[in-house]
Amino acid sequence: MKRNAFPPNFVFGTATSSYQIEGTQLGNCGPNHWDSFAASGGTANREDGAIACAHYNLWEADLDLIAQGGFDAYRFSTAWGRVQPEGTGRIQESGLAFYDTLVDGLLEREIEPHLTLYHWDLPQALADKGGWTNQDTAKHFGDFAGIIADRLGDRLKSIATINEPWCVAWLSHFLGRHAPGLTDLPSAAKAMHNILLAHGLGMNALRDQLGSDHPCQQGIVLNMEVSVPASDDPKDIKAAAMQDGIYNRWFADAIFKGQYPQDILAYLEPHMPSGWSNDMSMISQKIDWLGLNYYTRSIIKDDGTNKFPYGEAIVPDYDPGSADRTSLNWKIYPAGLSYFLHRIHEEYEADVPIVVSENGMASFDVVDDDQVADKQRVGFFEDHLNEVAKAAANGVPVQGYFAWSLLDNFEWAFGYDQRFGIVHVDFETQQRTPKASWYWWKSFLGGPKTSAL
Ligand code: IFM
Repeated sequence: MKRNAFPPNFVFGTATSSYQIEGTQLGNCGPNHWDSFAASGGTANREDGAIACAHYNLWEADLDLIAQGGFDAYRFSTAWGRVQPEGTGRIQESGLAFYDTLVDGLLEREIEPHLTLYHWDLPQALADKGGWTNQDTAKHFGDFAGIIADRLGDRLKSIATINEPWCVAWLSHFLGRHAPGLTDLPSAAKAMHNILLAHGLGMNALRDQLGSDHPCQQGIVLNMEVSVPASDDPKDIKAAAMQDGIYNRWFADAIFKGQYPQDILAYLEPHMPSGWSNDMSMISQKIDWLGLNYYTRSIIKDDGTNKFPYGEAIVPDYDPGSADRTSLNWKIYPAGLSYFLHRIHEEYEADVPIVVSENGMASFDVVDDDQVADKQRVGFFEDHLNEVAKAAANGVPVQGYFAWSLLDNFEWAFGYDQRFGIVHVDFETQQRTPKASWYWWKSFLGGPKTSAL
């Protein structure tokens, strides 16, 4: 795999998010709903992001690791509660100043800054008022988007409004696995719409602040997962189609077609906010780019309830003991990445530039003699990059790829056991140890760009 297999201006980066690395106890960060979800037992060992990778203090060394690895770009997110501790009104200068300095630090190292406004750390004050089930949260998010664009927009390469709306809405309000841990359809249905409304209001705020021909590209990041029926049984086929609808089509249809898929809407509409259809033109306004986060596929089986969503029962999609799965038991399925790149390009909007904004795998990595031999991760990156290169060669306008993640970090409900980093983090000492995959990237990218390093 060589860099020249990709188009000339193709951007390679690595990514993180605020709650997973910064440490909410460091600096003045307002409380958010992941703190309370963890405290109530929603995460492994009640672990939370209080310290995480202490990136708030160690950010300079972390940016050096990105630059020394030769990456062109870095994708990070803003903790809403650092900037607006109550989620509305009062702006905390120290929070804005942190991101301001971070962006300048990236530019000094010749790394493009790509910012995500919301990567799940909802201020507790908004969570207390219903969080994403309350439309006001979407309105407040629009204000937050304007604040960030005003302060940082002049130096950013791109802004994404929301990271992975499926996780924000369905995983968190129907499946109950992420904060706030709800498991009811009425809440989920509201969140499924309100998070897209937040995207639309966020886009409005960004356009108002920056204009539509601003060099900072404005869009959203969707995660997509291949949904395969467990058998030829029509019930399994229906369950898999439902899963595809909830996970993939709901968000892409809304953004690119201005409508929700009928097969899913039929079940969600009775619970959705009144007047929801009036929001669709705002939700489907033109975006400059789409981020695609891709990890795995699932085999879906009818769950026997004869009730929406009919299946979520996931048949373990691997042979026990086989090498094609991660420590989270996620099937490693590189073909799914080119499948979605083509699907977005061919079924949705042919011209929209696509960036693979996250792709990576978890493994139980250990440091041995100052080295981490994460060979499986190297193969993972090679195989997925190969799929991206093929899609680009076949005319899909894919313009970038971001490895998830720069650092081992707080993996949400799984706490700190599941390591996604290309750099190992010892969470006791905060020692960083670049893994074999980091060295692989360095060699693939040709090493640091700036002689200052
Ligand atoms: O760690 C997460 C990230 O926050 C969002 N996308 C998926 C990653 C791995 O689960």
